[in-house]
Amino acid sequence: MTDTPRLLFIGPGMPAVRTRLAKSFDVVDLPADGTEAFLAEHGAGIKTVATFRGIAPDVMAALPDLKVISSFGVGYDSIDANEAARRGILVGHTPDVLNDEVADTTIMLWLAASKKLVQADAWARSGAWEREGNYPLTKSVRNRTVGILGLGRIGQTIASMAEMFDAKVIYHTRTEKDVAYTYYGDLVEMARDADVLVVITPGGAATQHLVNAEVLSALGSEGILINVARGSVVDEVALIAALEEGRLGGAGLDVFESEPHIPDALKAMDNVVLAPHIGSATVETRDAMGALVCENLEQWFSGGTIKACVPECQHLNG
Ligand code: A2R
Repeated sequence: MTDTPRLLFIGPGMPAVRTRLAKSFDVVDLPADGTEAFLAEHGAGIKTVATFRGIAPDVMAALPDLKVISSFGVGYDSIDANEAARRGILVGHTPDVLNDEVADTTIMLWLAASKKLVQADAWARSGAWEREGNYPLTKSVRNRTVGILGLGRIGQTIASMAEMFDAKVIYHTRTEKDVAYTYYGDLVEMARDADVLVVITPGGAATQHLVNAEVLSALGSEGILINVARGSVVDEVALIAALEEGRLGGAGLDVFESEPHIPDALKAMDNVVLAPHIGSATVETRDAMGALVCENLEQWFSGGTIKACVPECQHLNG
């Protein structure tokens, strides 16, 4: 296997992806224990990485010959892309193929939170319907103002789906987009005008706690927060306080600050719908994401460029 580039597989990941990569690469797995000793012995010579959980700075530093990292998922906040770019390393990710799936999950969380599906399900199962009668009325999701924080690939897909519910879509990003929706340069102002606030920015330092106590209070006692981005974008302590004090109406959460840990306070609230980071988690979409992880590496193998490169490294991509 001397002419075959060595590939470090950082899992746990999809077996089908590992099998496909093994056709073009000499695949070695990053061990869960003894990583340092493993990298000291095998780090030199590894040119490619496929990862399902980012790459720690010490692992990247221990790979002096690294040329390309192919990461599963569109978000890459667990990879130091600026450091990769500085070292001339390409970073690939899996954008676009998950837009519809994450948007579907977003709408599901919004509808479930607003129409209280989880509580209604419990009501039906417990026999309360027979004992106490009809479930209390909820508020319609029609004709709401939906504020989208982060109007990128996924955010725009969510916006079009929200329009199917007769929503007025408004948005906040750092730069105004060429779209028909109303732009807000100020997130608090947008939250004040929104009935529903959907968070779909990247994670990382630049968006840390962008949704803070002020934003949540502005969204208000009837407002609903939906977070399908990263747990880090929302100040979870402030979120719990706002929900407990009735300053925020409800939430649909797919992501949390310390996954897989979910604070007990959130678990105890009946105005919150919780999901275990399932935004893109269907067989079909995960297959498409896995295929793109492979395509990025296979394209690099045959021509030195990758198919879906993160912006920080785009200047290196051919
Ligand atoms: O700010 P802009 O003009 O670069 O717009 C981007 C926006 N965004 C932000 N908005 C407000 N404050 C920020 N600090 C900030 N940083 C970024 O988020 C853009 O409209 C959007 C990101 O869009 P895309 O790069 O197309 O990402 P995509 O594919 O929609 O995925 C979003 C995230 C992933 O990074 C994962 O964390 C999650 O969805 O699955």
